Amino acid sequence: MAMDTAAPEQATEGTDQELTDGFHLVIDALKLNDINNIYGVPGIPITDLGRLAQSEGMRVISFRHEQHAGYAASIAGYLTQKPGVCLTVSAPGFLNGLTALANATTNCFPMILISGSSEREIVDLQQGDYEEMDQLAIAKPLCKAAFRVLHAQDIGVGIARAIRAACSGRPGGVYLDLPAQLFAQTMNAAEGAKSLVKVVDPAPAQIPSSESITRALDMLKSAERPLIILGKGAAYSQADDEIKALVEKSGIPYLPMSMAKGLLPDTHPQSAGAARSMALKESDVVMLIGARLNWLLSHGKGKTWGEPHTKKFVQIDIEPKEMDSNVAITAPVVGDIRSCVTGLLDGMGADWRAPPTAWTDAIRTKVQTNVERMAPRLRNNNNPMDFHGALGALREIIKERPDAILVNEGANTLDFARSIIDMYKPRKRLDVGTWGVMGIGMGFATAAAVETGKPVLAVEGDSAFGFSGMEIETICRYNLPVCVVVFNNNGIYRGTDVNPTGGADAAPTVFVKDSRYDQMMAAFGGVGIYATTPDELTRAVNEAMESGRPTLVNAVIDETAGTESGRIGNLNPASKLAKK
Ligand code: ADP
Ligand code: TZD
Ligand code: MG
Repeated sequence: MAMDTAAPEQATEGTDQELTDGFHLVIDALKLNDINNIYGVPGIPITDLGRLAQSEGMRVISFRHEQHAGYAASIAGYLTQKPGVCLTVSAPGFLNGLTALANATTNCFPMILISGSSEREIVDLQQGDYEEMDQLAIAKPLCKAAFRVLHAQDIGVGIARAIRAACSGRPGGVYLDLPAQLFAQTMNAAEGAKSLVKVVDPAPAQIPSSESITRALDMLKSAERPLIILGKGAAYSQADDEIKALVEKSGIPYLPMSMAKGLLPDTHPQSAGAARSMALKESDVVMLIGARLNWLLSHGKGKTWGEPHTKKFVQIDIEPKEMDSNVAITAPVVGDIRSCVTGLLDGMGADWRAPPTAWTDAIRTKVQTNVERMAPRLRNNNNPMDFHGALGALREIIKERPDAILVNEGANTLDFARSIIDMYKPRKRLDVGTWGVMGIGMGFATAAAVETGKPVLAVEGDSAFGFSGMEIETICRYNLPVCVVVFNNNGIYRGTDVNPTGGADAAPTVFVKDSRYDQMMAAFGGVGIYATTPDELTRAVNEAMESGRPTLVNAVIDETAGTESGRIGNLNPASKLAKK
């Protein structure tokens, strides 16, 4: 398919009229809205969109697979509150990006998947166009909103609607369908410029009612054993100072969900992180701030939460439909987190009393006991390393470099790292999120480096790494300050499974033993290091963080050290069978 990439400024015959085209209108509309990065994979019909975007000063990061470009865009949205843009080709490219769009929606990250598509007339009659697919219909159930633009003069409005849908209310993924013929459409340049929309206030404040604030404060005041749970919505809201002030003024112990770690430092005296089970079970009033009562919180019921029906919940969320989704919410506070937290702070007044010390002391004692019990395990220098020894080393690195961004996925590698590595600053921990999805690693690492310029440490299970491993070429190509540590235990959970039939095939959960992932990095000109002890690991990662060079450390982990499914083995159907 030939493409018309003629410069838009050219005069049409016989007139002085300057023209613009679909390509330029898309780029101008994004730039007008301060969207300056595109993550994608080139091809028909969007190759020239990427080229022109780069020539117009946008940063265009080309990946090896759309899923990783999509994950990159989604986490860019989470980090910046501006929708991250992923650009894909039709049908297969679009489908590859769609997983990331659905994941963004599930995690409440603002993102726009822009995909080229085939000609409507042919797609709708199913006449077999190049990469034919009814993409709009397929995307719709998997995202917050889906739009298609058919005319160049509607590009401005189309992009404005996509931005608003992604950012306002509960953030999420938006699909924008741009058929191939749109890019080549021309129109008067001055008219084109006027058709663009600069979105004013894309995520308007949503002020909670004063009744809801009073109701919440009354409940917190009456509590004997209150607890605050901070979720990634709280981290996303960037109301860091207000949240810190609320926690500290209230004196209430708090638990951070995985990606909310660091909103207050994990070493904060009110952190109940190391006393999670006790805090959940024994609390009487729980205030959720930007966290859903989904599977990650055992749906707010069951053994985790102690005596049934005794717990009362306050929930702060921008999405009214979230309330009562799993258990009754006694004090819903619907609004944006900054406004809600500010409202609570204002309402607390000078005579606010901290919760009973019997409760706060009990939590603190439990935290201290657990931290002390763990400490010697984190200092072990075993060879091969176990999870504790290796993560004990990385924990010190993040302590010394609190600005670094930690990307984390795997099963044991994820669960141990979450509890062992303390975070000190907001939005520094990026992980598998609500779905527990493997494959976010290199996409998240790339976007974290591109969007923040800070060093990135990606701690990856060997299986988890495999989902996006080819993107280390992308990391080398853009020379990003990313250090990947692959926890190589020869497989999924452990490396010890054997084929029970004695046949030649390997067991389904194991990989080639003693693989050298470090050599993959070396193949692309990055630094590859093989580490067998915590000391070697420390040296290698420090060097990488210092130099900023793309690095992969193959960390040899004892193949017997892990447990089935990490810490969620209870969700395995087989574990239920065994109990019967
Ligand atoms: P976690 O996995 O950390 O527990 P979730 O993803 O389950 O967190 O919950 C995040 C919640 O935060 C969602 O219910 C979402 O609606 C909410 N949220 C996101 N941004 C805001 C905001 N700015 N104000 C209020 N709520 C928000
Ligand atoms: N596919 C996708 C997209 N997401 C998933 N979560 C899975 C498959 C299933 N899965 C997990 O939940 S964890 C995991 C898989 C395949 C890999 C665990 O192995 P690992 O980690 O090597 O990454 P450990 O340290 O060996 O436990
Ligand atoms: Mg593994």
